[in-house]
Amino acid sequence: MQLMLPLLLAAPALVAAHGAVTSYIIGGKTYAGYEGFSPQPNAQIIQRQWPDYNPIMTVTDRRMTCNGGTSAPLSASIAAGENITAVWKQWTHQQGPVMVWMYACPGSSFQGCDGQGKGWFKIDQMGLYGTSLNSNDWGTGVVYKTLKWSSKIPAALKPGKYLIRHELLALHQANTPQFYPECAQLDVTGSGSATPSGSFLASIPAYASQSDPGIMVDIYQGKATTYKCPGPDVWTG
Ligand SMILES: *[C@@H]1O[C@H](CO)[C@@H](O)[C@H](O)[C@H]1NC(C)=O
Ligand SMILES: [Cu+2]
Repeated sequence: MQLMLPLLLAAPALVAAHGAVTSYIIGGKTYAGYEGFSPQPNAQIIQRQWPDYNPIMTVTDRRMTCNGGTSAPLSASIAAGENITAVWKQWTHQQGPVMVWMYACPGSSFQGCDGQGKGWFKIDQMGLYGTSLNSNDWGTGVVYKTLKWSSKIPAALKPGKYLIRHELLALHQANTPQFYPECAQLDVTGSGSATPSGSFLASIPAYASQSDPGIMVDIYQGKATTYKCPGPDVWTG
């Protein structure tokens, strides 16, 4: 037992080192999300309850879809063209992109909406906005400073039931990507009729290969000054 003690003491530090979306703001209204590590059977939230926010290390991991979260009892209504702001209680890493994805639920309920198949598209992303990979000039650096990320639902998007997935890809360890994705359930309203197709769509897990230069990166090697986010281009409608 004595040998176990240092491990137990180290555990809270590991928990504190990461982060996840914990609430959402739409039109001035805050929607509680999940706070992590103790899924509640009847939590009245719009977010799919993730079991923990330890990093996912491979883009093909099954948990990439919604960090292991499968359903939530509630959804939030949002008009196409309106912004949704994701809020993190804490976030620690400053290198790597923010990518915001959506997925049209094929049926009329969220229950059977499992995020499988080639149905995910990006509505927003920010990779490196400066010229040094080894800087804090990244989307996740903005989340570090503000603990928020605001994205516009494309104004032309067809109304319906959608998952929204906020993904932070932390690149602070050379060639050791860490993915932090969470999903919430949205009822998109409006009079749009557009849906993305073709190269805008991807499957999650595995929206890119693990060796994609946007995923397998050494930000400290000092050569590259540009960065391309992995996965499809952003669809703006
Ligand atoms: C809405 O989201 C877009 C990004 O999609 C952002 O550029 C803009 O600043 C946001 N607007 C507000 C009011 O937060
Ligand atoms: Cu972390």
